[in-house]
Order: sequence, then structure tokens, then C-alpha cells
Amino acid sequence: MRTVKGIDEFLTDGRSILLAYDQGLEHGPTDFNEKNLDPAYIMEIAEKGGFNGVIFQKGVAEKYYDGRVPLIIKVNGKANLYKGEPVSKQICSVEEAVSLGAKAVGYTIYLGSQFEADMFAEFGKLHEDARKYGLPVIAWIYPRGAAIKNDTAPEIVAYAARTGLELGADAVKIKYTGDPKTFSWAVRNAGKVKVYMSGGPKAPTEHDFLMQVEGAIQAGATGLAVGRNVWQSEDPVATAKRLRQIVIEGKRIEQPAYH
Ligand code: FBP
Repeated sequence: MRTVKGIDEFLTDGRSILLAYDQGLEHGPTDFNEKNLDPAYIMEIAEKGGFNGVIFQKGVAEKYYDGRVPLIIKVNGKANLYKGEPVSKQICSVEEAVSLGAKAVGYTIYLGSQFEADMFAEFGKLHEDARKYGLPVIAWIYPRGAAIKNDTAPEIVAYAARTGLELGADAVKIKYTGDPKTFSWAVRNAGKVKVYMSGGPKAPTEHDFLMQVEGAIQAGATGLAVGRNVWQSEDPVATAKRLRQIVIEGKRIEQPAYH
């Protein structure tokens, strides 16, 4: 049996929080304010917030990554101007990711898209390349396209998790179903593959987001790979501290006071 030890670098007591910052390509600058448009600020949050890894595209990694936290390079990506069936192609090789200091690589698959087969094939090659370097592969598996009516339906999220296991991912990054019971079905379908919950757009309140995080952890998730809910927060380092308490220390969140 082949094993990839590298992913353990991201784990603290078996859990971890990863800071995602590839939205400049995936969504464009409307996600940013004057502070968080600067990747140097994100490096600072990653370190001060105690993140176990930071996720960049290769261009940001080349110019801003300074080694303060482990690096994960997203090796494929797309912009969101074209609104057809989604497809994301590889734009950075494993060799290049390693030369930039990556300790793992990430790849997005739009499960259910008309172009799913292209991404499966490319992921297969990437997986083979990554194994040569002993590098873990994290699969962002996002069901999307005309065939997908509800991307957070329990059976769709569980299918995404299972796809990660079938394709050889070491970890999958999937959306939360909305409750721990259905999310635990997804986690169980992922088998030995580690499950990271994806953040999504900034929740109406931080408490709403923390409830999702707690639900995912109760369901057996390894952790979070989150972006906007951290770096769009008023105080990202304080938000990160609360995330660590739930994910790493296993604390329960405090209920808000109702008056
Ligand atoms: P967020 O926590 O900001 O949602 O980031 C997680 C992430 O997977 C990013 O890595 C990626 O850029 C983005 O979500 C993709 O978002 P979308 O679901 O809109 O394609």
C-alpha cells in the first residue's frame, strides 16, 4: 500500500485549518477590500492566526510566499466571467509547485459538469505526478453545471466525498450539507480520505459560520479550508482563534445571548 506522509504536516492532533486565497482568480477583485487584496496581509493572517497551511495559486506563491506556514498550491483554476459549463484546467505542474515550496497540491473538479471527464483525466495524471514527489493531493470537489440542481443536497455532497476516495485524493474539500447528520454520511463515504469543509461566502454572522464549523467537526471532518469568512472578517486573527478552538481544541461554541 502506498502512503503519503506529507499531509501530516498540516495536521495538529489530527485536525487542521487551512487558509484559502485563490479567490482573486476564481471570483475576481470584488471579493477584496483595500486590506485583503494584498497577499502579504494574507501571509500575516496565516501566521498570526495559527493556520496549518495557506493555499495560493502559483503567481501569488512566487511573489509573496515566505515560508512562515506550509504552502499548498492550487494547480488548476478558472475565472468566472464565462458562464458556460464549468471546467478548470491545470496551470501549474507538480514540479513547479515543489520548486515554489509546496507541501501539497490542490485541484478543483466540477463533478457533474459536461467537462467532468477532462478534469478526471487531468487529475489522474496530476495524482501520478504528485506521487513521484511524495506530495499529498487535495481535491476540491464541487458538483456544478446544468446537471446539478442543488450542490449541497446530502446525496450530492456524499457523492463528491466518495469521488475523492475513488480518484485517489488524500483529502477532499467539500461544501457543508447544513447539518452534522447528513455531513457525517459524506465523511463516511470518503473513507480514509480526510475531509475539509469549504467556507463559502461570508455568513450573515460569525456565529452562523461557527455553527457550520462545529457541525462539520462533530460529523468527523478533519478541518476547514476557508477563505472569505476569515479574511473578510473585521478581525481575521480573532476569527482564526475561534476556529482553532472549535477545530483543534474541540471546544463547543458559546450560544449568543438573547435579550
Ligand atoms: P471560501 O472559504 O472563500 O469559499 O474559499 C474556499 C474556496 O474553495 C476557494 O479555494 C475557492 O476560490 C472558492 O472557494 C471557490 O468558490 P466557488 O464555490 O464560488 O467557486
